[in-house]
Amino acid sequence: MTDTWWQSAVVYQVYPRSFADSDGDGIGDLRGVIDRLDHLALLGVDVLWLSPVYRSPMADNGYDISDYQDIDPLFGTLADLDDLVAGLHDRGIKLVMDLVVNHTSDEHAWFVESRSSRDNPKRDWYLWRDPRDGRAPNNWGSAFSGPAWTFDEPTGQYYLHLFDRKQPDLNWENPEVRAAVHAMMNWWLDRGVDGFRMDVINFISKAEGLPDAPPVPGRDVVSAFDLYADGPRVHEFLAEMHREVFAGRDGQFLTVGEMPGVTLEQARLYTDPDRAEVDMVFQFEHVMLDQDRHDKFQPVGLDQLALKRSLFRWQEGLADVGWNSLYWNNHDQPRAVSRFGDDHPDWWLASAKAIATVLHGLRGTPYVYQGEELGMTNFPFASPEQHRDVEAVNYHATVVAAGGDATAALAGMAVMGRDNARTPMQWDASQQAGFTTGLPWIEVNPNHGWLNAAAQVEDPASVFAHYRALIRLRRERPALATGGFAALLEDDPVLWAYTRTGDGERLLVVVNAGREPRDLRLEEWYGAELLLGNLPGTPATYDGSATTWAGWDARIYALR
Ligand code: TEU
Repeated sequence: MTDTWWQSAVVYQVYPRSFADSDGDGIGDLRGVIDRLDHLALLGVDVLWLSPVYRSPMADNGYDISDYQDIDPLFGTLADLDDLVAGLHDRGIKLVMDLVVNHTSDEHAWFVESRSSRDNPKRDWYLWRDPRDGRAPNNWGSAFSGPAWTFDEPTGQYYLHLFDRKQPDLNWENPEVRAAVHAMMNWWLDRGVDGFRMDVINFISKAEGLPDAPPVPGRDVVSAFDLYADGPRVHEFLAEMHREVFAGRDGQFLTVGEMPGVTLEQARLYTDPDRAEVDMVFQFEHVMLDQDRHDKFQPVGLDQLALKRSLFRWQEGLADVGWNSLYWNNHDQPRAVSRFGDDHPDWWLASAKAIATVLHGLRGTPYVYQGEELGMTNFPFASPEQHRDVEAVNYHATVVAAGGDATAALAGMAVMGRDNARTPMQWDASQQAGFTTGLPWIEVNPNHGWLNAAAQVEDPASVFAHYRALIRLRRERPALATGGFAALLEDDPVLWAYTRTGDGERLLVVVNAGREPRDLRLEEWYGAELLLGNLPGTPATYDGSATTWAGWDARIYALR
């Protein structure tokens, strides 16, 4: 496979609502992002992925779009977006926009028309069905609780929404829909953006006939992943999109498909360069291991070995064809250090750096979510009123309405809730963490007094400095980005160990993902030079005197 620029790139995700507020209304905006571009440049990232800034009623913080070709006034204007592109390009950073086209907002003009009558020309742009026995057409559940169908009284039919009722699913079977999406994408590329992160793009082709999912005892509606993830025509649709949007263009683009439930076998197809669909996918295997299969707010504990085996399996599975994206968290996931590291004060610093080392050592394109580079933690949620996210709010209401265990629900929301990732970026120790001069739309994490960018940026021992060093190392050592991967100690539940080989280099990554010290004698690696460690005083060379990994010790070595 020929190397492409995105294989050695590092991507930084901004969730604009929570990044930086320039006008004091408590909500982050584009000017806020523009004002902070030096933070990204200092970190050394190559790409900014910007979560949606389009016009939206904000039922799902912008993942419900009512106009794809305009900016929501909350975030700014198209002129601000152009300024952002220019500011990024000046710094050698590309801009990847979020593409949310599995669904629109119910306030999008297309849906307004579609809903207006059964014979409207756009009726077929969405998935309308007659009632079945006076009820919903099938038993699919929405990702945000309740049925995936809403009845529309005036026209007597249901429409499908895999997410909120304000997010009706587009009918990708209709070629007019696909052409409209392609035209919109081309419009953005012509404007100067460098690619797209494609929201739930493996959901766009539903199983023919929209059949029932296998029933689950005790549940009216069920998660129907298998009936809409990786559906029958999805590869055809993505190949067509590639032809219609990217194929005729000169330039360097990045496409990443967000694909909940995607299997490794499917990912090989999506990311095979010869098929020209997408460059890489976000798979979900490793972020679903610690959740109940039918209820993400029921944590089931993290099986460290299963986590390691999962990521290693994806490394090996996409070695000969395709490409991995690498992430611990994003705007939908709990904070990485709280989930995969150890946010106890004694271990926070070392573990935040250690998990970063694990991820950035792997083969693939690493994604850093805003605040991750500071080791931002989960928020200490204690009451339902502190949650803003439609997913958590609906979940809580559903449990309460059903007379379920509201305390357990709250506990689950505190650990798994998406708002953990959405509390404001912690810039400094001031009252609202430097995020806003007004009242933030969601509470600032109380730990911002000590955990903030101002305290870290100049400190060579900070989490930020470690991320910066990892990103720099990737640039200096091509084997880290594109070299071969080989797992070591595959059955060890605590030590992550693997090698990366290529371009005449041999690298060894060993991370102790636990508090207890561990001894490791890999004699064939004795003499290797320490490229990057995360604890003070690690000897510069690996030999018999450097075989003890302290708790959350993380090291990258090179052998000539
Ligand atoms: O998320 C898709 C998705 O399936 C989950 O990650 C989702 O966040 C939810 O937690 C399922 O339990 C994407 C976006 O990233 C997310 O923010 C949107 O809410 C969603 O699609 C709908 O557009």
